[in-house]
Amino acid sequence: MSLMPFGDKSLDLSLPHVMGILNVTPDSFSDGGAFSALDAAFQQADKMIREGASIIDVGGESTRPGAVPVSTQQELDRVLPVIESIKKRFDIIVSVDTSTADVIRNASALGAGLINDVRALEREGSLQAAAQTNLPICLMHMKGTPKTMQNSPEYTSVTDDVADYLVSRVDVCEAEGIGRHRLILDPGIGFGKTLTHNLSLLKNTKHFRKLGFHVLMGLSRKTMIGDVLSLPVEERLYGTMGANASAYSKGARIFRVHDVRPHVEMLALMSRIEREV
Ligand code: 9MG
Repeated sequence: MSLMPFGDKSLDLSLPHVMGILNVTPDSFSDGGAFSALDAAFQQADKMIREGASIIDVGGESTRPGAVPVSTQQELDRVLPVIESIKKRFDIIVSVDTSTADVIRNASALGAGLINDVRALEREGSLQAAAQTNLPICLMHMKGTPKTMQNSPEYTSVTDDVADYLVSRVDVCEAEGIGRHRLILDPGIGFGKTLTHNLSLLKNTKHFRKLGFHVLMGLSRKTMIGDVLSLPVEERLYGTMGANASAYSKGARIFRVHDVRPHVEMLALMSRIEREV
C-alpha cells in the first residue's frame, strides 16, 4: 500500500490509476447547441467515472502547442461550475489543470483534490496559493511556453535536465512549506520536446520514480504517438496504450488519458500480473 491523500479522498499509488481528461475550452464541446457546455462536460465526466477513472482532470486553458493564454476570469468561468457540479454529484477526485493562483484557491474551496500544473507552480502567486490549500500537486516539466515550446528544443541530456528541473521545483515547494509527500512528478511528454526527447523520457521513466516521487504520465493521443505510427489524432488509441503500458512497467502510476475504459482494463491486467507470486 502507498496511500496518498487527495483532499477528502485517497488513492493507493502502489496500484495504477486513470485520470480522465475533461477539457472545458470552447472547442471541446461543440455539438451544435444540443447541450450546454456544462451539461456536456458533466455527461463526459459521468461516462469516464462509470468507465473506472479514479480522477477527473478539469482544465479551462489549452496547453496545446501554439495555444495563447486565457484571462483568469475566463478560466474561472469555465472550470468552477464544472468542478462544483461533479463534486456535488459524484464521489470522485477532481483535479484542476491550472497554473493560475485564483483558480487554485477557488477550485480547492469547491473540493478539488489535486492541482495539476504544467508550469510546475512558476506562474506568479501559484506557489503561495498551492501551499495554502494543503492539496497534492503534480509538477510537470515544460521547456518554454505553449506558444514557443516546439521551436527546436535542445537539452544536454533530456532525462537529467528534466529531472534536475523537477528537483529544483521540489526544493522551491519545500521552501514554501509544501512537503515532498504532497508532490507528484511528470516529465511533460510533448512540452518542449522532440520525438527523440519524448521516447528517451519514456524509456527512462524509472529515473523519475527513483527520485522518490510518484510519477504521472500524460501522453494520450499526442504528436509523438502520431509521429511513430504516422496516424492522425483520432487513430492513436492503440499507440497510446502501448506507451502507457511501457510507462506502467517502469513505475508510472497515474495515467492522464482521453480513453478511460481501455486504459482501466489494460492497467488492471498489467497490475494483476505484476502482483502474481
Ligand atoms: C494538462 N496536460 C496536458 N498534457 C499533460 C501532461 O502530459 N501531463 C500533465 N500533468 N498535464 C497535462
